[in-house]
Amino acid sequence: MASMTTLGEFIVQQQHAFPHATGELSSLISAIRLAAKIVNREINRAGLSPDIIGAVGVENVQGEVQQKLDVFANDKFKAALEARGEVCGLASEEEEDFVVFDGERGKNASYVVLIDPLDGSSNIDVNVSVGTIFSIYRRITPVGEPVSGKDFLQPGCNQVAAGYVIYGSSTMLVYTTGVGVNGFTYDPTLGAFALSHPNMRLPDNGTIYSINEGNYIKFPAGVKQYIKYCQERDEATNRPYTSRYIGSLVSDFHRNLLKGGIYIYPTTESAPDGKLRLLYECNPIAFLAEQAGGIASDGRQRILDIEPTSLHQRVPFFAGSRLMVEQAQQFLNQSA
Ligand code: AHM
Ligand code: MG
Repeated sequence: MASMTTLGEFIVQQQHAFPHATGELSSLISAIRLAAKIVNREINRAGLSPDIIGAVGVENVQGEVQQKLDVFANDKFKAALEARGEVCGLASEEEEDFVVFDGERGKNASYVVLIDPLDGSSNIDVNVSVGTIFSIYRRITPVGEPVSGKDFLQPGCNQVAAGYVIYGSSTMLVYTTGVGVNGFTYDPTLGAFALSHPNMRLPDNGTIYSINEGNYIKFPAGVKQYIKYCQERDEATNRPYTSRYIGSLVSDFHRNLLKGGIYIYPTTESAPDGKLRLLYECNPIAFLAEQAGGIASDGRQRILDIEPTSLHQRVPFFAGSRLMVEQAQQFLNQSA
């Protein structure tokens, strides 16, 4: 049998590589791994139980219909992170305000987590891949004090770790601690994530563009021109490109990470700031993109340099292969 490195072993190896590492971050990532397994189990059974599929009947803070699994996933990640004691506060797409973990251990913990517990959850009822996206920062306020808004409103370049879980044809956990990106595939027979994609690299160029073209008439002129560019025939640049859009950020980004491509959610007339949330969708994906050799921007500036102003802030998002994102930005700038 080929040798296998589990996520647990990998975390320990990584920790040993940094002589002053305290193990807190390792423990935190283990908590995410545990919650991911629990959520994975529910998603796999989704079609079997009316308790799992469908809407709860209420809207979340974004005015979106909460799915039962959104709530379930939020509860599981929150409970796992609080129980481990390495996190002093959490902000989630499913909660209006950040949550303070003020138990004895939480109060003295160093990290805050921002999370979209189940992104693309409207896809669950139709058996399409969804994901969890997470972002981890060191707190700014002194240990022992209650966390405050400024601990969560840090620019993405301060992230110490970020990643996603994709619940797809197989379940994977992909994460970075700022030294490259590694992917682990879940083996349900062993109950373990195994290192399957070491040192993931985003190809510099690709032939896939991912954007909801149904919104075409509402896009800015530069985005429309870039889409036309993708569709034009040109052998030298392998165009026309292929259009692929699942409508699930994690899945669309994951495919493009492996194959090379660009993901775009621009501003539209009806969503003047875009749709995706900076803190728990764009920043973690941007950190992964950069760590894999790609780029992520809002069309004009680096996502990781944006100074956040509110927890659920939205930004336009362009992420993926370096040359493709640069090209899209050029179209935007020329039309400005
Ligand atoms: P959600 O956080 O409410 O699930 O919405 C985010 C999702 C992303 O996963 C996806 O890329 C995007 O919304 C799709 O939006 P649209 O249906 O407008 O194309
Ligand atoms: Mg989301």
